[in-house]
Formats: sequence, C-alpha cells, structure tokens
Amino acid sequence: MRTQVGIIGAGPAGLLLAQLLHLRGIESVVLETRTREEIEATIRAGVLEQGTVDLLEESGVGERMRREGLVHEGVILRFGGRSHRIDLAELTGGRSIMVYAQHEVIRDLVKARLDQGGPLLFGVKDVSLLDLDTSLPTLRFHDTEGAVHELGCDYIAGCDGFHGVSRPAIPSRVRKEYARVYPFGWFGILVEAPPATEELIYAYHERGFALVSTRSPQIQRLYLQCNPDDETGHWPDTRIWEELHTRLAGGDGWRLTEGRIFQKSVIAMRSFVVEPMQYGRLFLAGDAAHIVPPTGAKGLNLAVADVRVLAQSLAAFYHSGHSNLLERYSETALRRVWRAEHFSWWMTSMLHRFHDESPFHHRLQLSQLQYVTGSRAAATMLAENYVGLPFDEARG
Ligand code: RFL
Ligand code: PHB
Repeated sequence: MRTQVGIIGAGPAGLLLAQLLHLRGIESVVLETRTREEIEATIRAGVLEQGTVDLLEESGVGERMRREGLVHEGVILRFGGRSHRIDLAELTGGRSIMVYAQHEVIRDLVKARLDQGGPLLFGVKDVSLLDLDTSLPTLRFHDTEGAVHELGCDYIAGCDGFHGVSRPAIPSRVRKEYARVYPFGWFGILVEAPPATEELIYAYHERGFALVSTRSPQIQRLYLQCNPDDETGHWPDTRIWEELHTRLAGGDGWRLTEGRIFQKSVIAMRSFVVEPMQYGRLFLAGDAAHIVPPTGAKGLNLAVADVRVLAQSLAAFYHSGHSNLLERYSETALRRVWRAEHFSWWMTSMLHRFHDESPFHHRLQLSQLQYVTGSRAAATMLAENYVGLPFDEARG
C-alpha cells in the first residue's frame, strides 16, 4: 500500500487534516484504533473559536454546525457573588465563539470522509512508525482481522492524541518536553435541563472553580474543580448540586437549574509541549504535541490551527515543489501553541484554588479578576485570546 500522507488518529486533528488535503487534491489514509461508534460518542470539548468555525465552513463541513451550534457573543466571570460580563464581540470587532460539541464535529468530518470514499480505517492495532528519516517513511499496523499491512507514505502526520505512538517515535535526544501538572482536576457532568444562563459562566469561589456551559436547549454541561485523584463514585448527585450551588451563589438572585445527571467524569489538568513538532518526515499535530488545561477552551482549536498550517505546507510542496513551509512547520505552529499555553495557564491560575495558597495569593486572584472585568484593556486581552487570535497575527 502507498499514499501521499499517512495520518495516525481520527480525532479532530487527523480528520480535518484529511479533509483539507482532499480539498487540495492530496491523497491520505487515516488509521484509527477505536471504532466509529466510540469516536463519535466521546464527550470532550464544546467551544469553537471564530477561526475554527470559519475553517470548518470553508472546508464544507460546517452546515450542521451553522444550524445547530450556539453563537455566544459574551462570556461571564462570576466572583464575589456577582456576574461580570466580558463582551467578546464588542471588544474584538465582532468576533464570537460557537458552542458545538467536539463529537458533533467528529461526526460531520467522518461523514464527509466516508462520503468521499475514505480511506478511513477503524479498529487498527499496533501501529508503528518506521524509517522516518528516509524518503519512504512507513506505517505498519494490524487490521481488524489481525492481518499485517505496511503503508508507504511521502509524509506521516501524527494526530494520535497525548497517549499515541507518534510523539515517542521521535528519538528522545531530539525531543524537548515542557510540562506542568496542576494539583486539581475537573469533575464534569452532563445534565438534562434547560440552560440556566445564555452565556458560559466561569466562577471563582473560595471552595474552588465552577463552570456552567451548555450543549443544546435540552442538555447542559457543568464542571467543578475537584481533587486530581477523585472518582465519580465519590460524588453522589446531591453532593454535586450542593457544591455547584455554593460555588455559584450570589446576591443577585441567579440560580442554577437542576436536572437529571446522565454522565460523570474526572478530567486531569496539565500543560505540555514537545519541541520540535517534526522529525524527518513525521509531523505532529494537536494533542500529540501539546496539552492545555481546559480552562481556556483551546485544545481542539489548537489542533485545528496546527492542521491548517500543515495542510498549507503540504499543498505548497505538492503544488509547487517548495518544502520551505514544511521545514518551518514546527516553528510556525509553536508560536500559536505557546500563546494558547500561556492563556490557558493564566485563566487556570486566576480561577482555581491552589491547596497550598496563602490568603495573600487569594487576594491577588481577586484583584486580577477585578482588573480583568473592570479595565477595557485587560478585558480585551482576555476576549481576543478567548475568541482566538486571527490566524495571521499568530503567524499560524
Ligand atoms: P484526540 O481527540 O485525542 O484524537 C486522537 C485520536 O487518535 C487515536 N489514536 C490512535 N490511532 C491510531 N493509532 C494509535 N496508536 C492511536 N493512539 C490514539 C485516538 O483513539 C483518537 O481518536 O486528539 P486531537 O485530534 O489532537 O484533538 C484534540 C482535542 O480532542 C482536545 O484538545 C480537546 O478535546 C481539548 N478540550 C477542549 N478544547 C477546546 O478547544 N475547547 C474546549 O471547550 C475544550 N474542552 C477539552 C475540553 C478536553 C477535555 N477533556 C476530556 C480532556 C473539555 C474536556 C473535558
Ligand atoms: C465545555 O463546554 O465542555 C467547555 C466549555 C468551556 C471550557 C471548557 C469546556 O473552557
């Protein structure tokens, strides 16, 4: 078997890359370890930046998103018992975010790929990367029947997430890793209830962070800061509601609407970057190369930004023989990655309680929140990062 670009992983990065390459007449094969049902049912991100929305639309996979997604022009920071609105659209010249679940983006991309005739192979096993520093890098894998295949490629895109096989295929002497693990996690729930708020609420409280997000007019997505080693069994429904009501309480009469909780999960929080994001003919994209804590809603959006640069660089190579963009892929992608890393770390640090923090630290956090919600300059800084810097400004 032979292809132009071998893509490992059918997450947002791998599937969108395949779509962008297809639109530019470049062949690819996507290999995925899980089944279609599994990838289409995994609950993760919910917030799409303006640039992500625009790119999905331009790529012909935005039709359902435009119909079902919810455009939000503002976001709320809640502390001291009051809500403070950041007017995203007004502060960024009309940019906004779209709330549309990651698994819906996945469903749209899988459908587009299969309608085009693939190839998208589910349920593969034991993927290994061979000969990366030669002109014929190869992917070896087992199909669902156990037969071994070798796929010769011009290039390989490692889009297999944080726990995949691509990043470790870069020799450790070449790889530099930057990491930070946070001393807390998020407890996430899905609830059958109408929305209690028109815009997302990021709440800071002395008992910890809470986030009120949404999925649809019938389903709400809520998170609260928890211990990193917490388990869903530690959190009966009554404890969850008590904690959410306490952290979101205020003197303004606003109250969260309760409903049937039908999904619970604990999410670890870490920041991570590998440099460089390329080695020989392997290019990493998305969570395979970097992780952000979810507070800034950047992970999926960064995966999209990476593959946008990668698809442009591959197109420049195939259409005009220039490999200079490919050679600079890592450098270009990393500029946007580090901006998002900083923003996600900053939002996380401002909004969570740290177990070892002093009253001094708590006062600093409150002062920062007052500044961000009180100063137009500071609010603009949050707003332009949250809706996503235009691709060209971050040069990626
Ligand atoms: P993914 O989505 O992990 O996909 C990788 C795919 O590769 C497959 N795979 C392999 N395939 C073949 N061979 C192997 N050896 C393989 N190993 C793995 C996996 O099965 C999988 O299908 O990575 P990708 O494409 O880079 O996408 C990244 C995003 O999924 C991630 O950054 C976001 O979900 C992060 N995130 C958020 N991002 C946002 O932009 N906005 C948000 O609002 C947001 N909220 C979130 C989030 C992540 C969360 N969790 C659960 C970590 C909220 C949460 C709770
Ligand atoms: C979500 O809706 O899942 C979500 C929203 C905002 C975040 C993270 C997750 O910052």
